[in-house]
Amino acid sequence: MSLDTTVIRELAEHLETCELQARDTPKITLDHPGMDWDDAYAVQDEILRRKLSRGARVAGLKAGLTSFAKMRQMGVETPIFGFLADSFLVPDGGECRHADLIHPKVEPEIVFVTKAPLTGPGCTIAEVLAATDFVLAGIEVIDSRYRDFKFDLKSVVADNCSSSRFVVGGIMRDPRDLDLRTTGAVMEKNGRVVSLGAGAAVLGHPANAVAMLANHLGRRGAGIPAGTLILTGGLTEAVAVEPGDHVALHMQGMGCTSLTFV
Ligand code: OOG
Ligand code: MG
Repeated sequence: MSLDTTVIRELAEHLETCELQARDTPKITLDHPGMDWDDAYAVQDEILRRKLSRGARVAGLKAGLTSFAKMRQMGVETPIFGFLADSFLVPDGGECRHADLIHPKVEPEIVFVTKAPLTGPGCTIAEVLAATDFVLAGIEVIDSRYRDFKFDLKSVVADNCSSSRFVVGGIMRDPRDLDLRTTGAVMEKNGRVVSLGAGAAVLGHPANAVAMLANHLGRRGAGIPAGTLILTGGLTEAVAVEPGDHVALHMQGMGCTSLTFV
């Protein structure tokens, strides 16, 4: 850690206020160039603590920047991890208020729900598959609080990995019955295909994103509890949305989930 707790708290308050007021900000490492990984996750933890103290619940966890398409789009090369609060959840087929967000983008993701705890370090893809209750289709709405989505890894981790909204739906499937590497995803905006991908885009197999999350948490003395919903990361580049846009994701063998921006 290079930042003291007062600075961590101020940065968390600043970033969460930007989130709640839909205001953007320059990336925080401009003022804190010495910020390290522990500082970045400490700011994220403080944002979570603020939300929990106001009665929020953790609805799930997420991995981000797990596909080369996303890493290339954002100019970074390491996966990152964040949390999903219950207030981020949009019902399947529901509406998301665009004015509550800064510059939202949507991305297609494979969602895991666990039935047994996972702990790292040393968590493997086999353990993840054995501990998975089912997989689902999900659309994540990301909304970086940083101006023009321009950030470095530490800034984006502190900003809870641009987490903003998400929708899950379709058909719950046992991952034993699927080859998640070749599972195809077709995302449409207003009926036109805007992105195409397959599960292998995420670290060769999306279960690897869950294993990396368990190993990341293990290094911090935590784990993934049974019954946790996990977004494994965008299969393709994220796509900007405007008010009125309807976004639908068709995931092979898992049906469809959608939302509309109003
Ligand atoms: C960071 C969040 C990345 C994903 O699925 O890759 C993410 C960003 O691109 O703003 O959620
Ligand atoms: Mg994502």
